[in-house]
Amino acid sequence: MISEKIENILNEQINKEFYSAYLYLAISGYFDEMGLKGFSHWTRVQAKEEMDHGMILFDYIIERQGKVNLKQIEMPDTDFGTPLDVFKKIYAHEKYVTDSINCVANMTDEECDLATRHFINWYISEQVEEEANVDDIIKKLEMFGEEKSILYHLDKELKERSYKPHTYNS
Ligand code: OFO
Repeated sequence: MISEKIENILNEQINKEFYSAYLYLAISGYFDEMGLKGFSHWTRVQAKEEMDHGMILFDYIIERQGKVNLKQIEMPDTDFGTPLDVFKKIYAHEKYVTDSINCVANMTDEECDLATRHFINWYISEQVEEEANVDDIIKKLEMFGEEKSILYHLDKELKERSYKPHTYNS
C-alpha cells in the first residue's frame, strides 16, 4: 500500500499528465487550422501518449490499494505563435513535467517506497526522450528557419510519427 503523501503526489501527477494531453490537443487543433497537418498529427500522437501516462499512474495507484482522486483540468493556452514559438513552449512545459517527476522520485526516497521509486523510473526515462524529441524539432526550426518550403518538408517528416500505446505492466 502507498502512503498518503505518495498517493497525493501521484494524483497530482495524473492531473499534470492529462493537462499535458489537453495542451497537446489544443496545439494540434492550432496546427490543423494553419494547414500544418504533419505538425498537427505529431502533437495529436503526443496527446494520446500523455493520456497513457495519466492512465498508467491511475492503474498503479489502484494496484497499490490507493485512492484515485481526479482533479479539475486547467484550460490550456490558445495563443501559440509561430511553430518555433510553439515548440519552445512545449519544451518549457516538458521541463516543468520533468521537474515534477523528479519531485515524485524524491518523495519516494523520503518515504522509503522502493516500489514506487522503481515505477517512476519509467517516467524519468520517458522525460529524457520527450525533451530530446522536442529539442530536435526546435533545432531544425532554428537552423533552417520557418520559410514555407522548410515547414513543408518538416511537416511531411512529422506526419510519419506513429502511435504505440503505453500501458502499465506491459
Ligand atoms: Fe507525460 O510526458 Fe510530456 O508531459
